[in-house]
Amino acid sequence: MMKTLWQNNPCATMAKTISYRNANALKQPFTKGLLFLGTLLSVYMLTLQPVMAHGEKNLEPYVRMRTVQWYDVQWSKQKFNVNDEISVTGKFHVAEDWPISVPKPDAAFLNISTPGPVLIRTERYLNGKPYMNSVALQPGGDYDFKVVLKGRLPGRYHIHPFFNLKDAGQVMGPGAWLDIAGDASDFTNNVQTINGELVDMENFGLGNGIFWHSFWALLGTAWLLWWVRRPLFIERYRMLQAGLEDELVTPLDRNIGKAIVIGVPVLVFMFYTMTVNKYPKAIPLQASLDQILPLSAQVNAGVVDVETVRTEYRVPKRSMTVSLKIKNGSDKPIQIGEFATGGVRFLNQAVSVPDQNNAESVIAKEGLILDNPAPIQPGEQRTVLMTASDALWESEKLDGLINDADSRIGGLIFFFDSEGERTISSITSAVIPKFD
Ligand SMILES: [Cu+2]
Repeated sequence: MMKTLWQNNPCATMAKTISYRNANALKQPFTKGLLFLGTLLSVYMLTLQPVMAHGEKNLEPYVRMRTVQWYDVQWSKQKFNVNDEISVTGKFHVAEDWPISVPKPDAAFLNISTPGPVLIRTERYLNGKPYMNSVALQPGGDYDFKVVLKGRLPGRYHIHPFFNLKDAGQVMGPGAWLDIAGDASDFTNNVQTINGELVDMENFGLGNGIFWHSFWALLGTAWLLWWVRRPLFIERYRMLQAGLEDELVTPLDRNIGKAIVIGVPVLVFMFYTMTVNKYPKAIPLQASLDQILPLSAQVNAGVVDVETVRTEYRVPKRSMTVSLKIKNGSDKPIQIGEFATGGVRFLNQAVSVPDQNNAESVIAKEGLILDNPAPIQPGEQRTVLMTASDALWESEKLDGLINDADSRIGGLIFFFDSEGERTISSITSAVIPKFD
């Protein structure tokens, strides 16, 4: 790459011609300068790489770990055609220990992150209820979701479900690669209105929209230009100082002003009346908040009781050690199979975890180690040292936690009993960094 860049560089050719003419005088500085520039450019070109992430790691670790805790995210299909409908389903727990500096989730919007309009969303459900607007989430609440999407533009895309939290940011769920095959021109998006009319959403009202945007833009620009073409700030200021303010506004200006003051509202009212007559049965855009209550407790459901005693993060080892006081209130022996936090899953190799997740989450397969691997018997209370260690703490930028003013960790612990039955607990704790 470096070579071709150098050969095709027009400056290099020019330098060559010049140096032929003034063989010795110019050659040295020119070549040196160009070499420097060329090196600079090629270094720049070499470091250019396609962007693969969608800002998942941008948010502060405590927001990713202690707000929306995703699990069991599943795609119905990852290879499909234009016009095919697919769905993404999953669950999430809203952390009890919601960070103090993050506004409460009074308005949260479940969205899908895509590189452009490659899919359209046709249906969306929270706890089985269809909903349109933002919703208030309750800290400590459990929810499940389903979003139905339809392929629009062929290609290969990385797609995530995510929550837009008002005034806080986007908390990304696990992503997946989707392959959409077929032809973009085959895409259809027809919807039946409440009047029974079939409309094509791809171009319905497009002409109207373009007309009104251009109309107001032209009117506004014309009014602006009308004033801008005249002497502006300093001259006007001096005329004002000289008591000549009456000459700044001509009778024509006044008349145009009057025409606009009367004309614009009349025009708006006229077209409003026309629209209402043409579409008598219309409903306004909905801007309310949807009210959907959490499910009955799925996480911290009471059978297994977990209390976090102390958490240490060893910086050089990139390992988080959590001391947990666990009480097994179930009638079967249980084991910790997984610890999930901020989109990273640490698995305990000793326990087979049935995977209910086909989004390619970031996994540390052998990342979870317990000081006592023996199952916790029914009725037993035990203090367990759980260590989650992997370079993912660093590469996923979760270790930034120790530089935060809110150095608290949050996450989900997945217990499995002898029959593979799962119990989930949400934990939270302050983190003490260790630098040795
Ligand atoms: Cu992604």
